[in-house]
Amino acid sequence: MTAESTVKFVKNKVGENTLLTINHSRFSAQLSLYGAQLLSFVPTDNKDRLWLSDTAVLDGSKPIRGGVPICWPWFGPSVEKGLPQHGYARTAHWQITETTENNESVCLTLTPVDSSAILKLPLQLTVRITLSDTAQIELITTNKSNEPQPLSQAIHSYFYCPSIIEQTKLVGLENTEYADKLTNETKQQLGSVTINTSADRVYLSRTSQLELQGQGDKLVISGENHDSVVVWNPWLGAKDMADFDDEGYKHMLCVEMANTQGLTIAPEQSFTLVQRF
Ligand code: TA6
Repeated sequence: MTAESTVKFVKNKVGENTLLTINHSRFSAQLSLYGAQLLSFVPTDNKDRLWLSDTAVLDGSKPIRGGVPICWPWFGPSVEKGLPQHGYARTAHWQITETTENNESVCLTLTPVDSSAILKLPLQLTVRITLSDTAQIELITTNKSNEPQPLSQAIHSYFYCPSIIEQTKLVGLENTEYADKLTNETKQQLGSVTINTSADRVYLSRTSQLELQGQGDKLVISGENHDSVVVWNPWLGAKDMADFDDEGYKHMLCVEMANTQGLTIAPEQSFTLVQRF
């Protein structure tokens, strides 16, 4: 006889948003239905893998600063004027359409709520989050139109760095070319990525595995189907963002599996971007 899975789900309304807390024997997590955004993921070592700003706004009135925002169906500023940076997904309302749970894991499938404007787009997005000893996030895009559609996207994960950022390095992007968005230059990464000032970089890397290494702490970050890896830390720029606590930059680094290099989805085709940590 298999033991009943011991998963507890607790929902809390915060303004227009619903926060779902999940307690499982292998992890605890918090998910925001606004943005389909994982905010916290804590395995049995009791160390949150994700960083969430102390001044993040959780009520659904603006994108949540931290956890894993979803940038879709474009990454960065929109081509068309007046549209939101990083697309629609992170400011849409989502619903859990399927939950599977057992003693090893919980898998949540999320789709936009029925009234969402996203559903009128040629591209459709399903978010699948699988939590166990590790977390896996999948962005499953399907082209419902009969025309090829452009797609750029990112799993915009804010990772918590237990060691201070100056004593943390990201291993796995050595010798990779990157676009430095602060200087608009193309550069070559020499050695591991270290952060001692603001950094906003798009690495042209499809490497499947990276490691965020501090002083005695290490986080493996892997992914599939990305054509680039985005690395961001605002450094003192955090002070210019009301929802980014001023000192928060000292213990976070965004490491994002992304498609930023001109991906096109053929009619009726699907494409899945994956990140695990
Ligand atoms: O992922 C890096 C980036 O594109 C940066 O340029 C910075 O804008 C960051 O995203 C955060 O964007 P947001 O719209 O959440 O303030």
